Parts: sequence; C-alpha cells; structure tokens
Amino acid sequence: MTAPSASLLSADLSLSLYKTLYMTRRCEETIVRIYPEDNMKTPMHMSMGQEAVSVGVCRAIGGNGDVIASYRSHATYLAQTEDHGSFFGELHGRTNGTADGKSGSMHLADIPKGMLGSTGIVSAGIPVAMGAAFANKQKSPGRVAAAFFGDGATDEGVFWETLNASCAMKLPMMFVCEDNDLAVHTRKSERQGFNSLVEVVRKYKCDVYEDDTNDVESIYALTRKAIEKMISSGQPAFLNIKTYRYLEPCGTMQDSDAPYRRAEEDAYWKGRDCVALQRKRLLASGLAEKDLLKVEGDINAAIEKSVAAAKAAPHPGADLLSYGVFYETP
Ligand SMILES: Cc1ncc(C[n+]2csc(CCOP(=O)(O)OP(=O)(O)O)c2C)c(N)n1
Repeated sequence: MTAPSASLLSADLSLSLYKTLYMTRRCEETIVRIYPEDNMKTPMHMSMGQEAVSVGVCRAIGGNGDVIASYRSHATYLAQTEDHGSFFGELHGRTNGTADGKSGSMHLADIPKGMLGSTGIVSAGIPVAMGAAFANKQKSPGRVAAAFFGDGATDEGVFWETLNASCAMKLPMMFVCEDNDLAVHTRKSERQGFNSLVEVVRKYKCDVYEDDTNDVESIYALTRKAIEKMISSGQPAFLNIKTYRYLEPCGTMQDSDAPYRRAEEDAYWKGRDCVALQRKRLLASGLAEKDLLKVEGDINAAIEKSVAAAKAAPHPGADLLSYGVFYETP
C-alpha cells in the first residue's frame, strides 16, 4: 500500500473527507451484497475505486455550485448530497427515492442540493452543465457548474462543442474527466486519433489541471485552486483526473480476470485505494483506531437503516406516473 503524504488540510476536513469516502464505498459494498436479492431492478454502474474524484471535487465546490454526473453516478450523487436514504430508495424503485422510485441509478438528482442530475447517454450532461454555468454567470456570480464524465465522453462531438462554447463565452464551467482509460473494454489508445487529450484541450482558452494520485486530499486541493482561478480569470477549467474502475463496466461483479484487464495495473491502483489511503493518513496523523472504528460503525448502521427504509417504502402508484415528467408553470 502506498504511504500517504501528511495532510495539508485541517484535521476536521481530513476526517470529513474520509467519512464521505467511506460512506460512498460502504453504500456500494452494500449494493454488491444485496443486489442478488433482486429487489433493485435498475442496472448498476459502480463507482468503486473512483470515489476520490467525486468526493474531492464536490467537497471543493462546497455547496456553491451545481454538478451533473455521468451514468456512473453513485459517487457523485452521494458526495454532493450525502443522502443515502434517497439513494437506496431510488435504487429500490420506491417513493422515498430521489425521483419517487421512477428513475433508477442512472438518473439521480437533487436540485436544491446542486445535484442537477445524471444521464445514461454518454456526454449528454455536459451541455446541460454549461447551461447551469451560463445561468450562474448571470444570476449567481462566484457559483460554478461542473460536469463529470468518463474519458469515453470525450469521443463525442458534444464534449468538444461544449468546451468550445464555454471557452468562447467565458463561463464558470468545470470539466471533470474521470479518466479510467476505458470506455467499456476499449482503451483510449485504441479509440483516439491523438496522443494526449490534455494537450489538445490546452489549445482552448481554459485552464488545464491534472492529477494521477487517486488521493482525495490532492484532488480537493487541485479543485480549490481551479475554482479560485476560474472565478478570477473568467475562463473554464478542465480537470483530468486519472483513476481506476474496480468492477465490471455495468454490474456489481469483479472482472479482474477479463482479457481487457492488466494484472499490474489492477495491483497498482488497488495499492493506492483512495479509501484505504485516507484511512492510513488519519491514523498516521494520530487519530486512534478505535475512534475511527466508531465513525465507521455509525456510518454502517445508518446505511443499514436506509436500506431497511427503502425496502419498507411503497412502490410509486399510477398517480405518480406523470408527476415530475412535465414542466409545470409555478
Ligand atoms: C451516446 C452514447 N453512446 C454509446 C453509449 C454506450 N455506452 C455506454 S457506457 C459507454 C462507455 C463510456 O465510457 P466512459 O465515458 O469512459 O465512462 P466509464 O464507463 O469509464 O465511467 C458507452 C460507449 C451510450 N450510453 N451513449
């Protein structure tokens, strides 16, 4: 296991980042455990291994921004809202879910908390986030918008059009590429006709940032820097954060033996697991193991309560069929 560097953040923030990382990981471990019960009918696109990107970025935004996730949305939703009650309600298709149980795991939203949504169409959330950035520039100076997307989304024209328009219009828009090198089973080197995405993006009028640590504190600090620069310069930011998907592209199973996987790559990233890294840092900073176990135990118990509440809640009835589907004039 890679040794973490000493924290440059306050002890409270360091622990708080860990709590959200741990909660997100534990929610997905719970999904892995109970998915075979077949109470959750939605397909699953697991964030496991990549959680530090959402936790670091969303915490750096700190409630003063709007985010849109890709279809691999669990970590972004949980990091932005901290609400695993509505999360498990939605996955179980129950009325206590984020969309009354009608949307499933790829369409998680909580607009009052700045979680504008997520979408199953690769790249489709990026121009919607640009709309939020445009609105924020007009109505809420200092507030940013961020689009999370995989490196596969940059193979879509709409990514480049949105990047171009955001730069031309000088919008407070943050592009967050969760760069796990893969689109399903295909690597960037087989899909892309250029050598380096960040070198191409550097030609645009935006600031480009890179991270390859999978370390939540490093991602947090980089995002804070990007937001401050974006607000002072009026130019968008592009964050390319290297990370690693632990599970199969869609589903809850391990696929470490699949032909597209590389054993050394798997070992490298699991040796710098973002949750374990932050835990180790907290222990090295003097936090007692028993205190950390208590924190973790409380989170585990709260997640079990959310799962039980989801299972006990009703499915949506016909009365909710068109509710929330059509815009209603206030
Ligand atoms: C417009 C569109 N084209 C194709 C697909 C099928 N598809 C689903 S996931 C995926 C790969 C996406 O890879 P990436 O954006 O890197 O996300 P990751 O799975 O790595 O998180 C593709 C091509 C889709 N959902 N939408």
